[in-house]
Amino acid sequence: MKDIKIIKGDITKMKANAIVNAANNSLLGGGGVDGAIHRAAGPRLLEECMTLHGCPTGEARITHGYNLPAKYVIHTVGPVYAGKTSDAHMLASCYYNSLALAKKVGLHSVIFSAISTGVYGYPAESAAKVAVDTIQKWQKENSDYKMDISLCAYDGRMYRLYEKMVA
Ligand code: AR6
Repeated sequence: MKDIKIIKGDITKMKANAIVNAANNSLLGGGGVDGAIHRAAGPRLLEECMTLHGCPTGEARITHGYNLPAKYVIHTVGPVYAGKTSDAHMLASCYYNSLALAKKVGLHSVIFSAISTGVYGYPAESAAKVAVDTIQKWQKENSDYKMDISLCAYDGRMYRLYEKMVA
């Protein structure tokens, strides 16, 4: 089994082929990690996002990273948590489709933000489990492809949850 790295801090400072943004359906920016990524990347990110005409929940789109240390930004749209079984499927799709897109364009390192766990209200522990399970499934199915996958926790609680899940 390949490993999953857990890192703590501000994803906008992190260097990788791509960081994964927790965006909304418009892809035109917002608060939380999305706002931080747009601020750090600069206005050309919004210009490119405008050409994409949004993104359905569970899917992923890619742009350049502009002023970010990361070369690309993968934008995925998590579910707004409503306590339904479809929430977990949608969240899993975010992780799976982001990795599929990263592979399709030939990337080899990706750092995920904790999709849906802020404004969208997904309980952190369940979200961490979906993240780890889905990444491990993808890794098994793509064992011939080198991809460094990291989960970025913004706070200590999320960091400890991720650590527990990958143990
Ligand atoms: N680096 C890493 N993680 C961060 C950062 C950062 N700089 N800032 C926040 N987080 P959220 P969502 C963590 O609310 O729940 C936006 O307005 C944060 O602690 O950013 O998917 C979008 O436009 C949390 O664990 O995303 C959408 O409208 C995680 O990032 C909506 O919020 C996700 O929290 C999406 O909501």
